[in-house]
Amino acid sequence: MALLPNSLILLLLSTLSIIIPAHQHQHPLDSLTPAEFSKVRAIVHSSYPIPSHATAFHYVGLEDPNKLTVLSWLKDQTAKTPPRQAFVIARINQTTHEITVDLTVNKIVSDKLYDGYGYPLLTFEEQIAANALPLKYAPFLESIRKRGLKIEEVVCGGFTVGWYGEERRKKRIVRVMCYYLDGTVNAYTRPVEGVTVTVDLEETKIIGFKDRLTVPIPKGEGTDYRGSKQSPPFLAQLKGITMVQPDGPSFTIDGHRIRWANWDFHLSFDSRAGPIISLASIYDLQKQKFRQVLYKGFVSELFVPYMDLTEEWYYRTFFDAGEYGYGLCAVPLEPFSDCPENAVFMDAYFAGQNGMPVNMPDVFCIFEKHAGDITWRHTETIKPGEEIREVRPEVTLVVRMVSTVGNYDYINDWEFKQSGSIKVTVGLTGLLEVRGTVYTHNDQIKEEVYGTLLAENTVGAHHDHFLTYHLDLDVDGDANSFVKSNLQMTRVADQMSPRKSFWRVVSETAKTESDARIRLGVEQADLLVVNPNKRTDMGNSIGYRLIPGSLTRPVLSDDDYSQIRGAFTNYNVWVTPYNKSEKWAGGLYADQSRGDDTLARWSLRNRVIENKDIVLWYTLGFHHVPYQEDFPVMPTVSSGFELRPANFFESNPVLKVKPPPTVNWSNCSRKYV
Ligand SMILES: *[C@@H]1O[C@H](CO)[C@@H](O)[C@H](O)[C@H]1NC(C)=O
Ligand SMILES: *[C@@H]1O[C@H](CO)[C@@H](O)[C@H](O)[C@H]1NC(C)=O
Ligand SMILES: *[C@@H]1O[C@H](CO)[C@@H](O)[C@H](O)[C@H]1NC(C)=O
Ligand SMILES: *[C@@H]1O[C@H](CO)[C@@H](O)[C@H](O)[C@H]1NC(C)=O
Ligand SMILES: [Cu+2]
Repeated sequence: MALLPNSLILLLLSTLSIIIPAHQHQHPLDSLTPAEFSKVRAIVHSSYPIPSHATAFHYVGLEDPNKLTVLSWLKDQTAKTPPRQAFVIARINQTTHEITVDLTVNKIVSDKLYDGYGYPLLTFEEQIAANALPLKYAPFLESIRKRGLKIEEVVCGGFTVGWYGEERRKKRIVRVMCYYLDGTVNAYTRPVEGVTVTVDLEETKIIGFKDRLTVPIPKGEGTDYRGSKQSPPFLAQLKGITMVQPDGPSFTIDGHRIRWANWDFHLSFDSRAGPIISLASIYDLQKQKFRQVLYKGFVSELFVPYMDLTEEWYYRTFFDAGEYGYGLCAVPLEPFSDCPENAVFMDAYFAGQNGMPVNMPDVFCIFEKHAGDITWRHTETIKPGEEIREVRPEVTLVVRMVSTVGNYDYINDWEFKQSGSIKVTVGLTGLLEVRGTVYTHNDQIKEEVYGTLLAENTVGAHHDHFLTYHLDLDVDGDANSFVKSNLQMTRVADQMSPRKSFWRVVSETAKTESDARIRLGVEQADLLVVNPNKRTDMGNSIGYRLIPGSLTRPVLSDDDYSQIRGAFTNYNVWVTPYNKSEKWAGGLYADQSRGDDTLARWSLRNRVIENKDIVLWYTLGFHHVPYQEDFPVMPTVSSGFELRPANFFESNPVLKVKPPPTVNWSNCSRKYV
């Protein structure tokens, strides 16, 4: 939401033609290559020979190959490679087309008009064009002059508008809000409050303007977050610290396939989802083979509703993946800070509005993490006079991407552990969206201000962040079931027992989708995806467990328009049968959507999910009440979840993990205080 970095604008303006040889061994799940993006563009243009600027590419990505074909290819790579296809959402002559391009036979194999509610992802180019409009618009210039501001210090950003029961709009529009720099780079802290510019994205023109009220522009002083702009006093600087891996990393990257320790998985990039982890399997030492865990995992939607009802704010209920592109908003990672010294970096590509490939340098980093944690340990003193101590340091593998959606930075980690766990974390940092206000002290406030007074004339607005993950687990095969192991308080019937109660585990296998909708925090239960067709030697169902790290739920009414669109957050957990077209929890067309294509709607069919190929959806959330420490830049706040083996192995696989050898480094010796 939606100031764009200059570096990106430069990048877009200098649309270089990038010629990179196609991969020697292309994996069927590899993201489209630059050459493939160019090919898709050429093929679409050959069918629509209108001025090329009339065809705007809003999404271009790999069309998911048929899952069964991928799985059989995986078993036998001499078998037929799945056909390579691209899925395109383009606006042609102001209508939405869904186009599938086959890259093997070089032609369009499907082209459908979409005329339902909702619009595709916004492109960077149209946002940049929209943001520039107010600066040349006379009524806006007058508003700036009236406030005594310098127009050259004004910057603007576009916001998607949602849906609030209006008649259907035939237009794709954004509201453009403007900010004042003048001595700071932290534009978001200095809103030119009260002025709303409505822009028709298709025509690139202003179709609405309102200057409703004048409140003071919050002062710039104290808002700059750049190190170079800070003045003494400073806290004492820490001593140098680093991560040393003298023998290099223990992982290998072959194209986009990553192998580390007992893990093997594929990493791809999608402009809407960001990182996609596929085909994650883990080597079982006892069975002497790799076993499937996760067919595909990614962020399906990110819903950010604000709670401010003022005219300039009420509509701010964003879908960061479906409207802005969680992948599109990814930013280059900074070596040594965003990722440790031992990280390796990977580029990605997306299609610009004109369909040309655009390089995103250093978008992923991959590194082994050794943060001083313990994988397992025990000290035993039960035998008098003898102490046994066994400790293993924790070393994990992390794949990281940061998406900066306007003011917010989301740090996404997929972390693989030798224990078989996949730990997923998201960290939120960056800048708050604040509203300008007349107030300078909390005691003056006698009305609802929908937020916290963070600084003079500055209210940090209440809001939420909900991330919905699509987790297509295939635990030891694709026929799986969802099991809720409820901990049930049980009264003791036996009068002889000194205990009155205990809890026992009562497992329920979900038969249909309605059995698997769960609001966390009320029930006490373990949540498992099991393979009901396979059991351990002990006779337990082979499974993986979801350990939720967040129990957060919406605090809005179900009939609130934003909650109708965001209904997929009504439960923390949903399970659906695998369906290739059910990828985007907020709907394929999220911008101005009406909630008719969400996970909540699909789930109403109440399909059978027992012993089927199923998808687990988990929503984690943050209710964000701003505090003064979030200003002018927020320290990272994190949440996440873990997928952890549950009767998947016969016993603890980490027992057979050898700790890495000690690294002899001159400054590294045992110290005492
Ligand atoms: C686009 O619209 C124009 C004007 O309405 C029309 O002449 C043209 O045939 C249309 N092109 C396509 C590809 O639909
Ligand atoms: C897959 O999901 C879509 C959208 O919910 C639906 O229209 C379609 O019928 C489903 N396909 C199958 C085979 O169930
Ligand atoms: C590291 O130091 C230890 C103790 O001084 C020594 O036993 C070991 O051989 C050294 N390892 C290497 C690789 O130099
Ligand atoms: C670290 O090692 C270097 C090189 O051996 C040495 O010059 C330096 O004094 C050491 N620093 C500390 C804090 O021990
Ligand atoms: Cu927040």
